[in-house]
Amino acid sequence: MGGFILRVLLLLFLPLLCSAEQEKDTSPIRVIENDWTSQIVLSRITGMIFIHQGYKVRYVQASSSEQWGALALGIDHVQVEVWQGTMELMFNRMVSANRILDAGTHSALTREDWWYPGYVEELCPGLPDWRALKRCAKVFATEKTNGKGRYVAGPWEKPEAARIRALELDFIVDQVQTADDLWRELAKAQSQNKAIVLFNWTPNWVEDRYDGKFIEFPAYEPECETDPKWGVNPLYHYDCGNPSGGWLKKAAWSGMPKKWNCAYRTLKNVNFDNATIAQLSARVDVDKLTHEQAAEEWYEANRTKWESWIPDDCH
Ligand code: TMO
Repeated sequence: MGGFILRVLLLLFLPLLCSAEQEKDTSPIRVIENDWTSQIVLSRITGMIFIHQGYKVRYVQASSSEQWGALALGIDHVQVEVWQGTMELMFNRMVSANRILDAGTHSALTREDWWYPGYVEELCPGLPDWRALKRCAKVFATEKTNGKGRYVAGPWEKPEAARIRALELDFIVDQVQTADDLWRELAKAQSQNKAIVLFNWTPNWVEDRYDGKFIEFPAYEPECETDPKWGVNPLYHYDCGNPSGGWLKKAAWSGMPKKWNCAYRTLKNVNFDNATIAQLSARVDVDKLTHEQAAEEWYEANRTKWESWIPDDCH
């Protein structure tokens, strides 16, 4: 009888004796892969750390516009590179509505905006000041643009047409399908010494291989996107550039701290700087490693660093 009671008590209290860590939920953590290089490599590294901790991981592709609903519903769970310049609006909206979690900020400072390779300054004097684009839109024209300048946009949603209108630029937006298309357009323009202005960002491999600059539009302030009266054009929003020195954040499903506590707390500590992100993207886009190989290489060489991201009671 006493033995029976003991066993019942043990069964009842055993779960309490185990730490959260030992009671790991091994349904897969779904890590979102977007469509630019560093984001995919950082996703793989983060996934490797989760796997090291004993979790299961699945990598899932979603665009940066699809990801919000998936994170809010717990269909997917982690996104490791949320960039201020392209995602601030949705991120802040979702966090303040308690639909997703802000899982912390990387130390990297970011910028995403119109960018040109250095030789373009000779073709359009006055750059990087945006007013130079007003004077030499024609220099950026191609056969397909009817004399207007061509801005080569990436596949991420940005109100570029609104900015062109607000700043009264004689430009059209030519949106490409993939990041690789941007780099092809850049290489082609350079080989022909033709003017090009395209979407680019930092940290990225481009800064290691090309000299070049971002266009200096009127400096970003939040009011530029909410108050038409702000800025050089009193009628329209978006008469400014994107933030420079912008943040880079991580996002998570709101159920993650409960379901995978140690993974969530580790995610909060995951932290990359500008140089590392630029190097990781160069290992893929320049040196042609796969995302997985670039992630593996960093993971093996930086064990002390990522182990320090795992909270003490999660080892
Ligand atoms: C979100 N991105 C870094 C491609 O601009």
